[in-house]
Amino acid sequence: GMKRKIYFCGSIRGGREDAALYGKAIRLMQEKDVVLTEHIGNVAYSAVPRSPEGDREIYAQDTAWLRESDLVIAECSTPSLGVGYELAFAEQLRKPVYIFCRRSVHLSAMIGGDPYFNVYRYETEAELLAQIRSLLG
Ligand code: 6K6
Repeated sequence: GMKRKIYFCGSIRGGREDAALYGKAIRLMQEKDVVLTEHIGNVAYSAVPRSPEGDREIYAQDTAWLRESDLVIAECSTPSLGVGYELAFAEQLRKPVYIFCRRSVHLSAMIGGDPYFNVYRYETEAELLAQIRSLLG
């Protein structure tokens, strides 16, 4: 069948503590679908200083990928301005949005309180991967 284009969101400058977890989630999604943003799971990537031109390029590429995507999946346990921006942008585009967050995290009311978003809470990595697997079918 046709592979879906998934835009995966995860924290970069908000902190890379969950980068390895993003990588595992991305590799699972790639079994059946295309992940436009696989660099987010690369633990070697850090919030390296960038020129304003570099940031403009990132913004242009990421908003183009958001428009092109079939659905958006975000891991929100590590708070990130960029991820919050992407989620609101995806809502404006009427893309289906699925958000995963550890149960221990006090998620922003602007994410947890927005009825447009599908929010899933999990405890362990295995639970997160099982939830993503059942979401994607
Ligand atoms: C470094 C590591 C991986 O990529 C880089 C270069 N920077 C970015 N490249 C691509 N997308 C980015 C970059 N920085 C932020 N983003 C987008 O914002 C991603 O799609 C993330 O979902 C989100 C993270 O935002 P911050 O505010 O945590 O950086």
